[in-house]
Amino acid sequence: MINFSDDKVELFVYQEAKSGNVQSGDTYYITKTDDFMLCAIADGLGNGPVAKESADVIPEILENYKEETLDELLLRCNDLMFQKRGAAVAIVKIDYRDQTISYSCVGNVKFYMYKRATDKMIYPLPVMGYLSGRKQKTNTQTYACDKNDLFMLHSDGVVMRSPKSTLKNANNAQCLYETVFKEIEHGDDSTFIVGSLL
Ligand SMILES: [Mn+2]
Repeated sequence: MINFSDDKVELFVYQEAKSGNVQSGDTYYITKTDDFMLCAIADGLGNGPVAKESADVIPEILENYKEETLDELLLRCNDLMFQKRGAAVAIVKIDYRDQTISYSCVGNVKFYMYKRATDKMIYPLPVMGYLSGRKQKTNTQTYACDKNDLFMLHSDGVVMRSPKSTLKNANNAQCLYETVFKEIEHGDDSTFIVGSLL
């Protein structure tokens, strides 16, 4: 468990490399300012170093252009995929002033949010495909984010049997982490980030 929590958000990350590989083909990145938290998972195509090369553009772009919109960030990542294998990339932003959470994704990196007050689950769909350096559509989706709403972002190495009951039954992000860690099968490149606004 890697803990990125502070006084505004609870945030935990898990990452595992495919059996036999030293490095995961997934990359995650988290950056924060006084106004927002930005986190991302990139799942590089292929595995090992080739996959990692594509996924590793994400930290560089997020660190250097964090004030830009999620779609601008994804398009910058897309431009850097030219002559690489490509990657599925999802970026999530929590804006503390607006109390909103936004998700923009191309490819299979899933996002869920559980709104405790209304017992509602939000599952926005990603744009299909992957970032490849070719012309790319994007679609940012934004939702109200209240304190203690739980969110989860995960690469396709994490298989969730019943996301709603898993999120609903977790009292906080740390509980959610522990449940997901116990539920998932291990042995593939897998990354998940769980969190909530405090
Ligand atoms: Mn994968």
